[in-house]
Amino acid sequence: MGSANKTPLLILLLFSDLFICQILSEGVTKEEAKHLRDEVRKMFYHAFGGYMKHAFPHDELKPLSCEGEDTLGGYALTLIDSLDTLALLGDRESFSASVEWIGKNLRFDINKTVSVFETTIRILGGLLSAHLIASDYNTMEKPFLLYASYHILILSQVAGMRIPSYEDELLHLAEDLARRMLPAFDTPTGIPFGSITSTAGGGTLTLEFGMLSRLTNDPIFEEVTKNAVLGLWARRSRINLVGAHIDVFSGEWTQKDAGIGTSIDSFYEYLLKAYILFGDEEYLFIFQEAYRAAMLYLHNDPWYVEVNMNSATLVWPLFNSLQAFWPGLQVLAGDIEPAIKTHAAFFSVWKRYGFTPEGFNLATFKVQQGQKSYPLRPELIESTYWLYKATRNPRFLDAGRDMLASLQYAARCTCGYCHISDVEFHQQEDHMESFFLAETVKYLWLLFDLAAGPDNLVENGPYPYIFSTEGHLLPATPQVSLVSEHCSYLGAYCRSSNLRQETFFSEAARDSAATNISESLTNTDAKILSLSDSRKSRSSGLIKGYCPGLTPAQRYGISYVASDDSPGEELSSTEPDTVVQNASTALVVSNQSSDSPASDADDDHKPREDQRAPQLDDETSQIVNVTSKEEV
Ligand code: DMJ
Repeated sequence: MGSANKTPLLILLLFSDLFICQILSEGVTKEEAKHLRDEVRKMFYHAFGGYMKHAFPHDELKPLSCEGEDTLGGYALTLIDSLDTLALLGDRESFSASVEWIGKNLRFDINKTVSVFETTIRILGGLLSAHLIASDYNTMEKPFLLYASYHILILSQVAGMRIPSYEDELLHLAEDLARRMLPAFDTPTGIPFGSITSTAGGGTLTLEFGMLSRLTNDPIFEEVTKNAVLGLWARRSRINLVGAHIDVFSGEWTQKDAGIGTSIDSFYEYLLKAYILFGDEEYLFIFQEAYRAAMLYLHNDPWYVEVNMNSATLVWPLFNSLQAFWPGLQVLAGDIEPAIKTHAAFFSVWKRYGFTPEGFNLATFKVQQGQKSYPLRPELIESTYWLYKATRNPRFLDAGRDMLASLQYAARCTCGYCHISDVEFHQQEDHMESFFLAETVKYLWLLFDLAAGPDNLVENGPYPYIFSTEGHLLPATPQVSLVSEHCSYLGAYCRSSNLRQETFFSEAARDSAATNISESLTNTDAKILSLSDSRKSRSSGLIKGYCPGLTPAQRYGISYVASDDSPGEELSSTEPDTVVQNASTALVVSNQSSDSPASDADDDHKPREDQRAPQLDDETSQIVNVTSKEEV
């Protein structure tokens, strides 16, 4: 391509850089942080109170008409999704009353068709998290002080939410719910059935089901969800990318666009978090390979694009709002520098419209047709919290203040907070997704509480908490996270005669990751654990599920299923670098049709015709130059 052809995109990228640089920091003081935290608290109660008054026990609130609607089986979804936010805010009364009501009234023996993914992350995750908080003997009902002889203060303990009368009701409900979902995993690939199964839908179950295995001493939950992850990873492309949708019976990809947002996002998230929570380094190994490929093929600094999973050719030059969780994940991985740049780019979109639209076209720098809404999503706020926690740079507080102001100004409505149907005109829509209370408000509150001088379970609790993709708090207690302890109660699953050695390696690798994670929170130069270190210490994992559709190598996730794709679409396995060349290559933009049917896939992962990004040109296939990182 001649240099003249590069000019338009180059100008766009320069423009985007200028655009980002114009965001000025005004500085949030500690006093102001306290006020902002209190404002977020009021925001929570406006929405939660509206739900309880007008919608409960329906799933979600219609905040304009002040009515309820059942969107996920009619299981009081918003109440369950809000439980650990209530606990975090220190609202003992509402937390106890809600746990009690759920224990007495919730039943799952009703015939309903529900999404395995949404039910897992919202209901199962909400129940488990609340169970762990309500039964936690390491946090006390009231903070207390211990004194040694000589009256020297030795310990003060964070206030928790243990409910003395609680008798594991939520755990029993969680187990019942998960058992009802187990048949969905009975597929030849081990990837759970869905009318359309997205990669995120099949790969975002391990934290909740794994936690349940540890709490019930029944390995089946962990086994089936790990199998699903291995089943997906076994079908990755030769360049370690995964597609967006898969046929769980044939194992063929039905949507081959690889990306970090829609349909794939939390697949990456749960690889790293499952490792951090459970210490199973097989997840770490897969995460490292997957992350490296994402940074090589999807990262178009500071943005991320969607490419064909086999050839790495560009298919969508699009920012989608689900991508905004990525900088937060990079903080956990210790890769902070690119996280800061990407956050600034994503936040520039928010500043331009007051919200992030579902889709923003990176070629035209305009809101994507058909993707103009902002359904109260948490992702950018989540990343802002993690980046503030890692860097303590006040610019992230300024960003949080701006996002709070947008929500208060444009989304607050009669009985709660409304979706914005068009970010350009700020039209309100009559919906309030339960994740607004589970995540959006939670991360905003955590951000300002951290700045105000934190007084909450997450920052001061007795163990680190891992956030599920729905923002639910899962404590990394020793019982949950030590491999050796898993073995002692998973009994039969510790089959290896070489257990001592495996355990030693796992813990060593995990310690190293823990160090890495804590360093990442203070050291902006921290880098992800090196692949070679992980390979040296890699064990075969402790829990291996039975997966009849796969060969042993595929079962363990170290091989992949050869694709039937035409040779033209495949990269040569021996020369992967000849195609991608550090993201500075001419990328093919093809009008390949997305061959996925549009129907009732998980909401966030549903392929919608009106949401498909237009191509850069009407030609069926054309070459577009994406300027090199150096040139930009
Ligand atoms: C939530 O349900 C979860 O964060 C999920 O991973 C993605 N979609 C919503 C929030 O946008």
